Amino acid sequence: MTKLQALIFDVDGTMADTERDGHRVAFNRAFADAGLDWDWSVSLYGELLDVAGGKERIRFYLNQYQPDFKQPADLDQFIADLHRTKTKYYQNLVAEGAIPLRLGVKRLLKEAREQGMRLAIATTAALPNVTALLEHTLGSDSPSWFEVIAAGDIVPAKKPAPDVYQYVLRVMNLEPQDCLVFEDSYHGLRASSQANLKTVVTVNEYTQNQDFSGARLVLNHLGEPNQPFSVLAGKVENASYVDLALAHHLHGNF
Ligand code: XBP
Ligand code: MG
Repeated sequence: MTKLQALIFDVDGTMADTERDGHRVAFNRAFADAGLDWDWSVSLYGELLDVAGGKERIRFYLNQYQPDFKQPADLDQFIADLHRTKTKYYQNLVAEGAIPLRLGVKRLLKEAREQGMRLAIATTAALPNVTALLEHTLGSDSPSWFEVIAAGDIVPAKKPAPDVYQYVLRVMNLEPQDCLVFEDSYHGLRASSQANLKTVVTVNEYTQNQDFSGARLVLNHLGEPNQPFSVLAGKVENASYVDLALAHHLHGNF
């Protein structure tokens, strides 16, 4: 049996609850700036999350929800401009501390670093948004903790396609069986599973009712020594929070 060598993290929804109070708010501010009366409510945004990637999400919304909108000649540029403004607003929100890490994330990363576990990120979100979140929650050097931060347009096919995970494996020169992934969504789990990676899912408000069959373990969060997780699917023996011992157990016990 191979030894667990690397942990690969999704960001949005997994490391932090970025969507409702971060990305969604930033999209709305960018729309207002552009003089658009579009408003992505909490529930509408839940539907729009079906489309991964900020630019892709704006395009989908335009086509599906604003059929009468007179599209500019250069639609790609229009969307790119909106998305750039959105990124600025998102970074402001992160800098204000509006988006804390989820329970257990900092502790697990700290332990992984102490034990020499290799780390990577595989996300659909744009790179500047990821580094801003890391820097403001974990410190200015934290992006360097991750051997690879595979983000945004680094691969053309975003999650649920497996490409971003395959990219990470290629760059790190690892096989799927060397790794354990942390995800929060059906799309994320499909991406990691199609890359043959074992996955722990920590659900959130937007993803709690999704189908996670195929996940190694489904939890409400990673937990802390004084705040145990709830197990929604899978087996953990006596553990009450995710640490490296449990990660090794989940990886080996197949
Ligand atoms: C994350 C996303 C992203 C963010 C917005 O998915 O879907 O689109 O909502 O990101 P995952 P950008 O967690 O599965 O990677 O606006 O930065 O593209
Ligand atoms: Mg996610």
